[in-house]
Amino acid sequence: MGHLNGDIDSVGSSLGLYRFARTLNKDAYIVNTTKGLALGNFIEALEEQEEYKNVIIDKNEATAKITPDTLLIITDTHKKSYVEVPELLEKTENIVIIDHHRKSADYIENAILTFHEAYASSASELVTEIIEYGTNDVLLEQIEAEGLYAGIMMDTKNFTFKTGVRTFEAAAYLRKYGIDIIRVKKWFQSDLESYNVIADIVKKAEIINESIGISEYDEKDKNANLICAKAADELLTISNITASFVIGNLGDKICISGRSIGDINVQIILEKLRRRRAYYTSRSSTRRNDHGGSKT
Ligand SMILES: [Mn+2]
Repeated sequence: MGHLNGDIDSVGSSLGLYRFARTLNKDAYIVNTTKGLALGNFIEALEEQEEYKNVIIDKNEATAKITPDTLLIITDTHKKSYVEVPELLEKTENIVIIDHHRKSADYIENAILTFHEAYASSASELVTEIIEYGTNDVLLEQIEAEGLYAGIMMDTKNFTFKTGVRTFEAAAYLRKYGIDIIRVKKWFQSDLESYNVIADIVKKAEIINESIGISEYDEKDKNANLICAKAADELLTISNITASFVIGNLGDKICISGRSIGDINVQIILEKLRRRRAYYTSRSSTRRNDHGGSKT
């Protein structure tokens, strides 16, 4: 199980873990209910293949299947409030966490195993290492290797950010499966409509201190976090801009995405903002949705 508003890293890494479990002859499922913007093309490609048709399950199926003996692996997050289906955390004590985000106070305390490496680029990089260096010989299917590769690509913005020696080692290992890089690239394409929305957000950006781009997406949209994240990425492609913030309206709450390619640590700024927001909204909101990107 990955995080709320799953992305190619959470589902790609889950897919690698699915193969790992299948190699050990265990039944395995991936809990994911997101099919939106960032994930639709990938899930579609996956479900074209017979094997994966019943592998991706939603909250109801997962709740029906889980028992106290189930091993629940959380990937790409370690926060209690941010996993796809928090209720599952109560159903088993066998919880494993694989994550690459800076540790937060809201972490899952009772995990029996935690593989938490904030220097790794992505959960997909960590899962690739588990597969490559584990004692069991795991043989990935091509689309599984592609899912992991896509996860690394997404979190590193095409191998630009947060990459280390281990990132490229993992990528090299995955390339040996003969992955189709053009197909992976196509999973990231967005439709014309969302492209235009993003272009509009970029168009009305204000530049502060000649280096920080700030804009807003004022339409009510349950996918606002994904749109804002893409717009914030896009702002960084403009010369002299080293940090960007885009604020959006999810309907019942607001989201903000921050990105940086310079000295400004947007993660620290966003964490401060979120703490204030959590304080102000704590009475009305039972579950904090803090997606919206806080990568530096
Ligand atoms: Mn990730």
